[in-house]
Amino acid sequence: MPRHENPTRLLIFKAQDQAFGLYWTQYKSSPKPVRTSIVHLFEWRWIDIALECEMYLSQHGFAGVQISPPNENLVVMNPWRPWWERYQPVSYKLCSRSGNESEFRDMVTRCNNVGVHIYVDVVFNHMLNSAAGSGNRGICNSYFNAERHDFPSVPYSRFDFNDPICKTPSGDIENYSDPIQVRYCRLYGLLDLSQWKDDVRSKIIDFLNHLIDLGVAGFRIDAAKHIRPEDINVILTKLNNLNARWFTKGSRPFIYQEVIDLGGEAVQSSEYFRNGRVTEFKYGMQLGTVLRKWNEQKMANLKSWGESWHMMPSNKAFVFVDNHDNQRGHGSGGSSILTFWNPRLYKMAVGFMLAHPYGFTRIMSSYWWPKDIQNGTDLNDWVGPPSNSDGSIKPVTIYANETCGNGWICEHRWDEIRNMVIFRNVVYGEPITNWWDNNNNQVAFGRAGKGFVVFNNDDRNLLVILPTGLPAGVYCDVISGRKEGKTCTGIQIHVAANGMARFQINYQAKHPFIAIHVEARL
Ligand code: AAO
Repeated sequence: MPRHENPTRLLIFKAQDQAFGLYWTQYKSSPKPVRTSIVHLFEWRWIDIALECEMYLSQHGFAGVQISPPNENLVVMNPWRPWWERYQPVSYKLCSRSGNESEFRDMVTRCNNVGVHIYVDVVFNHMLNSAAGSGNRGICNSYFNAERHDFPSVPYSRFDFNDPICKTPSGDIENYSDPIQVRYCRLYGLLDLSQWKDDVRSKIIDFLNHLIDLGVAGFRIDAAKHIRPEDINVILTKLNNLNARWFTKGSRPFIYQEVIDLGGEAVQSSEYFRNGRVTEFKYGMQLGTVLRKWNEQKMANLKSWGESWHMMPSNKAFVFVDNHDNQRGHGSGGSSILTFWNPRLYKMAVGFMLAHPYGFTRIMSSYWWPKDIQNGTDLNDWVGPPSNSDGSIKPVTIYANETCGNGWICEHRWDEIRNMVIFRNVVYGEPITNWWDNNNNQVAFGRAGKGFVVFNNDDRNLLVILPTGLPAGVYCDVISGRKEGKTCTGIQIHVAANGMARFQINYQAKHPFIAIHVEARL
């Protein structure tokens, strides 16, 4: 019997008409914790994801995994096998460097069986680059002719693309302030599909329904900004309910749409609220600015963090500190974006994101690449996943200390991040209480008696006694360690009967923040 022993412990997904979220439904026993974050295992192989679900993600409270595009893509040899070749579809066959359909099916089954769900990065705004030549074959040998817009494996023909509508000289998007160009011209020269046509819609619907029937729980809609929201809506309404083998009957797929909108865009995030959640790119950009103390920003200003920082409503927001694009200078967010390359500030940023109630959270899990910044640009921003000489992706090796090898960073396995995923589950649904700050870069806040966090991003030590709102007891800090049996492997925090507790964080401490919650109490 899989770990997921209680068959009534099922995820349900509320109807399309309001905030999507992960909910737990009727239990025979007392309510179990919810799971509230997903991790993007960028470029991982399906067999490695299946193992990660069973050996790690399930027991550490992760709700799911965002996987890289699973369908057949162009093989790019110059530069050599860039990560972004997977954003140039050739067909909807489940065949890529991450694995074949059988391995995909096995991954979804094994992850679902342990309560960790699969969210697929789906690319249906476009096919491959118009200049990808004629008479070539995709990674799984499907024929295509880019010049003739011919993709017989779907099938798509020239009548399925927007070229006749786009009026720019290049055929590409040349000006983002023109919504017609954004929707009907080519993004980066990628052949732009006509999602307003039934013939195209039906192919996309079939692709997504095949994934749903295999057991996936939802979708990241790539380049959603370049598709009319009404066309996305038609497609979504035609999707099957989630597979009843793992989901409550009638459950709908969880949707989050990639729309880059830092303000002032002709195409705005709010247009897509009707379909589900939307990526909030202001989140990572602003949080990075605050933690880097740029523009005279300081953590005390985070007291108002959320919609008053010009961000979308929390129940529509899909948030992250960095993503696969902006961690390497693609997409949006600029130089303030924090990544694994700056681990101390990155851990604080992810820790703050997971402690704060705003939005639905995704954690990035990256691979190393030979960064080569020249004139502010990373010349190696294209470098693909750790791979062998034949282009096959290297396995994710796991060391005895639970970290990863073979070039995989595995931020989701860093102690502070892993333990904050559980913190977010434990405090889910509770508002912020007991906010404190020193009017600079030392802040603290509680989550209504379920948890409490303290951050020191100042250039001086923190030593305060604060009201935590927590019940009295001895708590294990889940940043410097964790609760193991009847002991804390890190520091202990004593909360008095009146909820007061003493916190000390030296400004050069290895762990610049403390987090305690009611499930880490001795
Ligand atoms: C590759 C090559 C290209 C080549 C192309 C075709 O790099 O040189 O022409 O193949 O052969 C990924 C890579 C691309 C890659 C592509 C296809 O990032 O480099 O092209 O695969 O292999 C726009 C889209 C957004 C998109 C983002 C990268 O709106 O959807 O560009 N992200 C997704 C994926 C991404 C993928 C694709 C889409 C394509 O996450 O991985 O591309 O499937 C403004 C606009 C944004 C726009 C950005 C970048 O953003 O608002 O909508 O994103 O520009 O073009 C400030 C502004 C902000 C601005 C930002 C960047 O922050 O406030 O608005 O600067 O300028």
